[in-house]
Amino acid sequence: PTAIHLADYRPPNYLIDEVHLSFRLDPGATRVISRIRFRANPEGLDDGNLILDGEKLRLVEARIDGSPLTALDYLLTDTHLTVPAARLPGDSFVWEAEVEIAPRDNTALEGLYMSNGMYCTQSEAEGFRKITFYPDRPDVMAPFTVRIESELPVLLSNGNQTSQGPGFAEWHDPWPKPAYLFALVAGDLRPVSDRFTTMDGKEVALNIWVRPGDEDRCGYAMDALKRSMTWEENVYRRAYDLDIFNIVAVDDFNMGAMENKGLNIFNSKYVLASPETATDRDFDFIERIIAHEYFHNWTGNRITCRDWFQLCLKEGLTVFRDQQFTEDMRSAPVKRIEDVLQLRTRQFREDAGPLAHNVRPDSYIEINNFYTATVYEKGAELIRMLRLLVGVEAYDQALQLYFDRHDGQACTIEDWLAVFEDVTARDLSQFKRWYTQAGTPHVTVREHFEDGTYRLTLRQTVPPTPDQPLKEPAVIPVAFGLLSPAGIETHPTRIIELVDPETTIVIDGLAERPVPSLLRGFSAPVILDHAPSFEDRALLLAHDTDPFNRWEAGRSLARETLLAMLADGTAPAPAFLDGLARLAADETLDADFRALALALPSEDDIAQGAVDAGLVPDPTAIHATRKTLKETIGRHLKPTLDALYEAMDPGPVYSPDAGQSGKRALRNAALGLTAHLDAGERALAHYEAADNMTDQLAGFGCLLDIGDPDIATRFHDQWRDDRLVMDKWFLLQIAHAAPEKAVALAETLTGHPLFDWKNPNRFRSLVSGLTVGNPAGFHDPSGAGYAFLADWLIRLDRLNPQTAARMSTAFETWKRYDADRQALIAAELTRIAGTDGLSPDLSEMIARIRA
Ligand code: DPP
Ligand code: ZN
Repeated sequence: PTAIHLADYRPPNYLIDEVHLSFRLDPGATRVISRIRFRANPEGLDDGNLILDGEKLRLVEARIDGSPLTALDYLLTDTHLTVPAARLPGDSFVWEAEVEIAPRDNTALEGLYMSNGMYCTQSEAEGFRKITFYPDRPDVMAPFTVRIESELPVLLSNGNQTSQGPGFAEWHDPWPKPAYLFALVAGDLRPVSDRFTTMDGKEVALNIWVRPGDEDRCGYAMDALKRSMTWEENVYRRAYDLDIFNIVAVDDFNMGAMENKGLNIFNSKYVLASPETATDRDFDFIERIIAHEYFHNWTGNRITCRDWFQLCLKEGLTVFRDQQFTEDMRSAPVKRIEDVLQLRTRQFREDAGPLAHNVRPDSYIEINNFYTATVYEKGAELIRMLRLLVGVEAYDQALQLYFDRHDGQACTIEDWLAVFEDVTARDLSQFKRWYTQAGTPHVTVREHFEDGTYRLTLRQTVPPTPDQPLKEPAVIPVAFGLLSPAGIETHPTRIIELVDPETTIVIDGLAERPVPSLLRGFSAPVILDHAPSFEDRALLLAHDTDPFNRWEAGRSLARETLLAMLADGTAPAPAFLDGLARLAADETLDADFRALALALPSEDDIAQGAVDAGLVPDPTAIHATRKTLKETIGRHLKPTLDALYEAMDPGPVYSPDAGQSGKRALRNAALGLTAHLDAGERALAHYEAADNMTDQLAGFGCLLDIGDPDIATRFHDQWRDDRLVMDKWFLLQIAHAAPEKAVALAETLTGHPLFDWKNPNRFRSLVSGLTVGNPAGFHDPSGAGYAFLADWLIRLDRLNPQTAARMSTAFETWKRYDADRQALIAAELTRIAGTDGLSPDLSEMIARIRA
């Protein structure tokens, strides 16, 4: 497989006026009959050839304008069917083809496949070419008419239903769309239905389709959908545009969910929830992903991407919009902290390693490998910065201009930036570097105070990344304020725009040396190289008006404490522990904020912190040190934590809302920090009294940590028939295992009758239980964890390359570690790379990781 480059983009030779598809469903031999009206594109190449993508299709027959084609009329390869211009009747013609496919044998879960007896599709990014011959590229948009023939009771596709009878249904989607938004579902499904009236007075039927028995777990998703629709109308003034909006829950799904026009398909874990089976975090994800896919209707579907290099155009913007939605639905500061935690954990990690790439990549081999934290999460940060730089009003105007100007088009990042330039008359060419340069910028801080004058010097650098040794300065908005040494804010938030490599701000007339609060709200996705004194950070932790920076100050104290413990066993400073105790008990703060402040950095964060401090991280020592600090905090804060445990009881009627889930989070944090002090007595009582999964899992985790011999079996016996809960059972046991036992446990569990490794959720639960959940176990000095992962990647790759490739990112940090571990990982990477018949997906990932 060869790389595809953005610079090589050419418009398609032919555009499409309309598409008719007819499916005769059969597990082993589905017939797909297509009828496509093509029209020459004036901007196409001179050669005029008709190039159709097609993979794993058996061509039964093809016609152009009714005349059957013979094998002499076209060129057929494993990936394309080309009809030379000479064989085409002119500038416009009708292509018809009948192909046969076998959804039953489709284990890659791209194209048309089967899951528990139902048919479903995944077309993004390039799955449609496994359904029929088609110009499978997002800049070819067309209205679709679809007929489905099957004895199954529910037959769904995009758009509005136009007719239905025994054994068939017909659908028409009037909105031109690229093939990646095509969807089809057929199965024995039950609807949970509701209605929504749009701001234009349009009545929309809402349905969530699930397997029989799951109907009572759709309420929250439906509620989240209606709130998303209302919110988008209020905030972006955009309404839904079809008579019907369908969501289907599928058990076997590679991603979280998919925004197919009018027919969203969801991984069932992001739809189905009841208090007994889903945690607060699950409810939060459902709300967020329902909103995300719904918001794609405008940012993605009505306005789509010209090519896959522009993926961030729809994903970054849609993630930003779903973040805004959650900020409005829940606590905005808490949401911001959670998003930044994710960004640092996943995106900074990616940006610092061999897989670093631009938010808009320049090239790829397999586009599925670029659905990354960089495209999504960093992509969203760029929109957030843009909004901060131009202001809320200009942002709103630019968005309206974007919707009006580009509705129905396939666009680029240039189009996106142009609406901002047109609205604000501001030149964004320097800002654009955020899209074209990989790597996380560092901002180094120098302070100087003399004679009442404070000088703050900020210097930006971007480290080299693969293929990009030199970087230009970007535009970095730094939100900052000043506090007096007494903790009073003397200078409220203002934004400094860094455009040069170095910028100095001078503030006169100060009575005392100020304490700066920098990068408030995490105003740019950068690493701040700044080492304020312990006292300054303690002051910010106690007094900053910016909640993000209050949390950040505490976080950096925790990180420093851990690094000092690791380096030479320095005990945690009493002032740090006291500060934490005061914060935990501070009733002026929200419970969920306090829960976040009590959470220690993850082992992976500490490892990255060690690297940033010039050390080689030792995962075993990090695990032990973090455990020690946790126990120290538990002992030191015991009276406070005990009081919180009693006070934070959210009451008898469960609700997943922010208020209650915050209380549960703080209460469970208190439990987690103290569980070892009474040999698990309270954790067991908590587990047994739990009437919801959040509390039950909190108790379960503590009991696993303590090594309760029966708890895994008890949990299993209670939940063995619930697939989503059993995913948690696999994951948590491995994540909470003692590091030296984690790989053996993971291996044992692969032999469990419920370990269906072909189901992506189950596979991910077990394998990432080790690679993400138990870093010290994964990095066991024996190398057993690496061998385990490599074995399973090789095995899964034959069936499901996309998920195998995704899971290989567990190796992306390998250069952080000592020579022995590096050698062990290198050997596994070599073994994978040398496997016969490796997919392009996994081989691209392994090649990039090794490079
Ligand atoms: N389904 C994925 C998402 O919504 C890809 N579009 O982000
Ligand atoms: Zn998306």
